[in-house]
Amino acid sequence: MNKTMEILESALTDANFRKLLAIPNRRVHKFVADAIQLCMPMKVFVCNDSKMDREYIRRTAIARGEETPLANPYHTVHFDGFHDQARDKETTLYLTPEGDNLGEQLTQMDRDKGLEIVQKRLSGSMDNKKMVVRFFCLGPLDSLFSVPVVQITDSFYVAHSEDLLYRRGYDYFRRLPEDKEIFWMLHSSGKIMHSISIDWKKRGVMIDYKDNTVYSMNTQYAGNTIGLKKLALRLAIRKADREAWLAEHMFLMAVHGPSNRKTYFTGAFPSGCGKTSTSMVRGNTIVGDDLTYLRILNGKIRGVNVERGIFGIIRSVTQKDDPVIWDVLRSKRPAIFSNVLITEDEGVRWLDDGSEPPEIGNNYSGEWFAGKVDRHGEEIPYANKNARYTIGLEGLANLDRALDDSRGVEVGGIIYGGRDRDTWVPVQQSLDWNHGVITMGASLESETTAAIIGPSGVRKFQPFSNLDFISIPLGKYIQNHIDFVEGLEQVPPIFGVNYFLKDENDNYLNDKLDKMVWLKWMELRVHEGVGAIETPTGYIPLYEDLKELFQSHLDKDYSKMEYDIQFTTRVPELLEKIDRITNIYMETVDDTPQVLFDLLEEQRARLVDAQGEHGDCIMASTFV
Ligand code: OXD
Ligand code: MN
Repeated sequence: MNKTMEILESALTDANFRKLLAIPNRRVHKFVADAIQLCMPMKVFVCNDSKMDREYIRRTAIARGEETPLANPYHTVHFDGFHDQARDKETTLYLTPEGDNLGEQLTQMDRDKGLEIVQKRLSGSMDNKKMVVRFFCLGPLDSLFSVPVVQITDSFYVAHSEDLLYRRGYDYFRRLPEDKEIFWMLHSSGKIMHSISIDWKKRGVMIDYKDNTVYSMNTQYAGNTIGLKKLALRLAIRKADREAWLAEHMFLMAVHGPSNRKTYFTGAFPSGCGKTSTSMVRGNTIVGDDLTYLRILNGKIRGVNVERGIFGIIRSVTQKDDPVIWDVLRSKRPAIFSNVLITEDEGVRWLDDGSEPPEIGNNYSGEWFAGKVDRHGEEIPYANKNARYTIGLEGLANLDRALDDSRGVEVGGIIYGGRDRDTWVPVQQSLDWNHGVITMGASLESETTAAIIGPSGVRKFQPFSNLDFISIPLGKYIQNHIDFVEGLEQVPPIFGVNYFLKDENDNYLNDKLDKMVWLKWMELRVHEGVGAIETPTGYIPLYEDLKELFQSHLDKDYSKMEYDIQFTTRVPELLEKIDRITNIYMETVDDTPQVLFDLLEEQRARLVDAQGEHGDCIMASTFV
């Protein structure tokens, strides 16, 4: 018997050994055996996706205190450690083999050194714990888009969350060709006390792209641990680069237009900037809210949702603004809440949920009461700003039928949006594909949010809303977007949106619901159903069209004054943005395609000309 089999046979019970061996793939067996040798679990559980195995995972998450049951028997709450409730960019590293350099914008570490750290941190990390082995598929099963993933973890919360969020893949693995490319994920929460990772100071996510493997260590926050989410995205971007497709941080939804027409849009917004809320806008249907793979099939861009669930920010979810999510979170459907408050009657509360703040409850700090402070005297909020809900998409009343279409859906339009207080208009269409890729995608900036550890509200370079996950040199990634549509007869329009424009008193200029109108306008533009005004930065809506859309979709009287303010071309801010972006690319990105500098300079020249003629703030009507 070979070494792999010896390890598996001695570590697994007969039943688990049989489940693993039913997958006839030697690389899978070796990955599991190597993980056992390294992490030394007390026991190993192989999940074959049966109802019984999946229920066992959920029950064990509760029995071990990783999740707390609530009054609704379908609901649980999970708490992460105080310092571990958002993605940690600083300790998320690409392991670069000698000779590779991903560029200054990406955090990297020498591969050999990184693997040594992985060995040290994971050695014996599952001592006294059970290892779970699960199989999934990113994208629809048995499709050109499918990517099989093996997840090993010692967290039943991670295994349970993935059950809600991803397509189960045990049977798919059983029929997989032996040489099919697989992504490999190994996670350990490390030493646990009161259900919390105590070695969070030694946490890390290490992306060994050479071996398609990601290691996640001493952390519990789902954004750092759920291998199929952002960890796999980083590997997928490299795979897409090799195979000439795109792996994006984008929602995928159908915007419903006149006469029951459905037009599919993808939208890239940084974490916490409106992806989920846009994809849930009333009257439309959702395919996915976070991750999309895009490929060209028969001369068209087609997209799939990589996932089948939502790991959504729960702050500000209210009955009025988010009725569909609200209903699901009250239904008899599985949901895992994280870092919220558990109330005395075993319900949950989160920040800005539309009710008076609570007085008492239980949260990640233990027993909580209004005014409770931490040891530095800082008030502890009753829930984290980045508290989340995890649900499957199947319960949503607005789920689009195409979720599992193995050919994906034809993409009619692409949207880029960030959290921008003073520069972009609420919605505009790029002049053409390259102009959109460069001035909207590659030039995107956004204020930081609670989804990432560190201060919020700081304007940061956030190209394609994907900077945190881009795993190839940035210039190459941009070039891939330019090349993606080469040879296509027709390409979808690209749009830039900004929901976060503010006045000088720091008040938002738009209501949350206004995005409905921007979506409907973009849908009409795809089909040339409305005209537009050409400005130096792109095509913007005509007042009359917006007025009608506001009236018919939101029953709102949209005034000319609101339009004039919102759709003013703010020349100084736009020029400053061009300076910032050009400098970043000149100074920190070695392989920036020349087209980026050319298009930004052209945009600058158009803005300077307009400024010479009309001044700093130019109203839309000036360009008519
Ligand atoms: C997410 C994120 O959780 O981007 O989707 O952080
Ligand atoms: Mn995301």
